[in-house]
Amino acid sequence: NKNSRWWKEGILYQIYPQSFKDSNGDGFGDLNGVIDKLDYLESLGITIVWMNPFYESPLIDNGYDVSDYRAILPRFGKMQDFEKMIKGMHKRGIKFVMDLVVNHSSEEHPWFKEAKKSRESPFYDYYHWWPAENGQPPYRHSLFDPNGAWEYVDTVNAYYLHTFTKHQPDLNWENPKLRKEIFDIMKFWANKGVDGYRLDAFQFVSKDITWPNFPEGHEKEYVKWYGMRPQLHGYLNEMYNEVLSKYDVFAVAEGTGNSFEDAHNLVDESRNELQMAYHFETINLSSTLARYSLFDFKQAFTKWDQSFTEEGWLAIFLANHDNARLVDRFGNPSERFRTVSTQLLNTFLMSMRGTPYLYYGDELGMTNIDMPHISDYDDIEAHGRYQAALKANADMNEFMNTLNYNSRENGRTPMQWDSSDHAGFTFGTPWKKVNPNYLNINVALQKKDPKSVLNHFRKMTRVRKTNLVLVYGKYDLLLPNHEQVYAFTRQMNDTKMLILLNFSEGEVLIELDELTGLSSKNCVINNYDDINIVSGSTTLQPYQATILKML
Ligand code: TEU
Repeated sequence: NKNSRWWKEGILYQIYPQSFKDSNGDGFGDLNGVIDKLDYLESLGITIVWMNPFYESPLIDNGYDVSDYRAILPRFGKMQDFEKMIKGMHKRGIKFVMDLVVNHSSEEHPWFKEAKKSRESPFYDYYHWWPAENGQPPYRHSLFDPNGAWEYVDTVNAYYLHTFTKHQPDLNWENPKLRKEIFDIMKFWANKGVDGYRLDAFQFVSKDITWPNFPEGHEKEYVKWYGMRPQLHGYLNEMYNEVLSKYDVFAVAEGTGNSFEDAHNLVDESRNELQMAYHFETINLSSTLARYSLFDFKQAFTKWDQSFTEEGWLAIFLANHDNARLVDRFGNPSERFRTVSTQLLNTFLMSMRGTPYLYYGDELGMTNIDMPHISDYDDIEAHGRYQAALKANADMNEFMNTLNYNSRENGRTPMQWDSSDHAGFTFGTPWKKVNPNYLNINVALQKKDPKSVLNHFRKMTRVRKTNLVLVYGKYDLLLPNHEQVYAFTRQMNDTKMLILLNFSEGEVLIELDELTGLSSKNCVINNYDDINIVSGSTTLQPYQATILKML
């Protein structure tokens, strides 16, 4: 995979399969639904699809609890459907990335069912155990369970570790037999034509299995204590040699550890580990109700870019299935500014160095849904957070306001295809309520409107694909202290682009040497009809986003 560049030059689109398109009326999206929409995917101009888990699973964590890594959950379809889907993608020049959830399995996986029968089981060592004769296990914090990360099983008189819910026991990567199983699973899917892997929660696969006591409050620096133990790199070398180097595939890990150094140790080519990194620093800027500062946003993107100029490669994203909607978090979801601010964010994502990861629905400006009561929530993570807040005596009104804003369920509502019942997502009853704004925000309407978010998105994918300078070009930040405008240039050989993004709802006058000699004729893309440049200055309209070709 070393000389391959498609995953760098590609534009990735993430599909949450249960919410994309239901073909059989059971209210749950499926692979045949995706097949029905292949032409739509092609029309977007995206070139890679990453799909969240569609494997056999009790769906405690919406598929991030896999009970058979080689089987497809019947609700999603059959293996033949998968084969047809991936063939249809490949025919349209679209690659396919699968989600590989191997920090943990489901408690329903046969490995775990066997493991908990007896300490003599060959599968016992596929998991992490603390024998109860040694007393209470040292405290380990769970990301999803307010009662901690150990769960007792009486048949073996031992506690198993679960970083997420107790239904998701952590796999023991120290065990070479387990690693071989995982590499075989990866090969199984590579042989089915899969082009890449997104390694779920992968920084946590390596634990300190001497199980020391961690200091009080350590969980505030979660990754430092629970992630990126040194043996992780050995596992990845092995994965590279066994799998990644043998196919034209790439792998991207969720999470990059604690520092740039950690991130580089995962993805620098000479190390033969992963091909791409995906960090949380920028997405976390908007995780609370307090509005993020554009200054911090620019700083964060800039310093990551600078660290990766020589080696390594990043994913660029501002939304996914673990987060609320793009426009609510980083744009402006009001009627007046929703369209332009989503267009601005899509312009931004596709003009940075790194592979853009775009989340389904963001090509329309789909928004958060209002869920004021805890009973509105299905997500086990939301309920875990609620219990933890109760336990901590938190202000529950404030908690619910925050949850309503930042819950990941906001980003999991059904895709809005048209104005028919349930937005054309299903002819049955949807597993999750459709956002009531689907009558105003849907594909059918936006197709007809040349100024829609959708048509802008399509234009922008074309701009990205026809201007390699946007993929590889050197990035230079302009106006670093400006609080409303994000401006930068991208340059490669004798091509240079100027990207101007007004992140505010007001008009902003900017002066820039780079504008001298440019006029609206230099515009490669613009979300307004015009840009008026007069001797090195211009007034940007609210959320105006434009790219000008300088050279
Ligand atoms: O998420 C890993 C992770 O670290 C989560 O805590 C994430 O930050 C959180 O969901 C944000 O709300 C991955 C998956 O992306 C997530 O959907 C799964 O629930 C989780 O692993 C367990 O597999």
